[in-house]
Amino acid sequence: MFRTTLCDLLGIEYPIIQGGMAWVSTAELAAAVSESGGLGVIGSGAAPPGWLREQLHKTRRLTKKPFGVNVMLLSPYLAEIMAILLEEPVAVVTTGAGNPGKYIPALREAGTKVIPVVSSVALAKRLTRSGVDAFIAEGMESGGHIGDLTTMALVPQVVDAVDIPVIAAGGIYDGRGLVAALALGAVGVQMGTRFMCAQECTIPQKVKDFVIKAKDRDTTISGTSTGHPVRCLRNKLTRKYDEMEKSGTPPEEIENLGMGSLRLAMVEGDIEYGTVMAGQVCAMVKKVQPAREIILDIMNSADSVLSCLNDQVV
Ligand code: TUI
Repeated sequence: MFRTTLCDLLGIEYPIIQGGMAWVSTAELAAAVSESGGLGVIGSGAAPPGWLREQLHKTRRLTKKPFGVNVMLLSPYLAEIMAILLEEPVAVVTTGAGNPGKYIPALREAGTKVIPVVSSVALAKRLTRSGVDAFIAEGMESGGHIGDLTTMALVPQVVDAVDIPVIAAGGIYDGRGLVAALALGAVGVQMGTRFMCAQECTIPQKVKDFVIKAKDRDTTISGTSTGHPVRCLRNKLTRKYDEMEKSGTPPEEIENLGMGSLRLAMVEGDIEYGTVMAGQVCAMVKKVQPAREIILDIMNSADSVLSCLNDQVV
């Protein structure tokens, strides 16, 4: 099986990062992915600092391999989360939903590799000057908080704009997606939705079944008027969002509707009134599988795609 420069950069076997999804990517999932040769990432989201500390300790008990933490920059606990990551440094910090600029020097000083998620060329260019280790260029096929460019358009533009490694995310499910990402100039991929139905993922079975049942057009984008558009599976809550956006409800009121709704889905299992964030590839997720099997599936299919590519040109 092949390696890329991302494997050397992060000390992993396969060029696959598991997305650090809030309330979804817990210690169990992150450790299982890292143990299987990818990079497991804990999603700290808007969780309180004590939760992150517990997850860090649990992950360290489950694996000695490198793992990461995703920091959601809109978290109300951002300062405390950053303080924990300086006290107990991890191999990699990925960031999302904002500009991590001012936190970069301290994290790198602590020996942590910093990989911001970007959804535009402008932010990537601005952050290169802060000295980051790589970028994740995430297209709007992704679940959760998204920008407005597709992966196919965004990745090569970020690759051309910066001279550090770029990882592709959004709309990637298997070896076809991985090889396509490499063709766009990326050194690896980040996948979130693919890992939601990993056996080790602790979300309720009801949520996994909802993802498995989803078809190609079952995701929608909610909250555009609030400035924080989020891709999630259509349900009673997204229909309520649609009504409110159509009737011109003030963005603050719409924002309130989303408060706590991610936890409601991913921890309490409420798939009707919770926000079930998932990417467009949810339709390809067909069953629950151990993380190791998911990673080997991706790598095996990438190998066969690579060896057949030449034959597709007639
Ligand atoms: O962050 C994500 N996905 C997420 S975060 C999340 S939790 C949340 N809850 C409520 C509102 C918003 C989020 C669920 N899913 N992906 C990475 C990502 N980052 N996608 C887009 C961005 C992004 C957007 C704007 C990164 C930087 C940015 O910068 C703005 C600026 O300052 O230039």
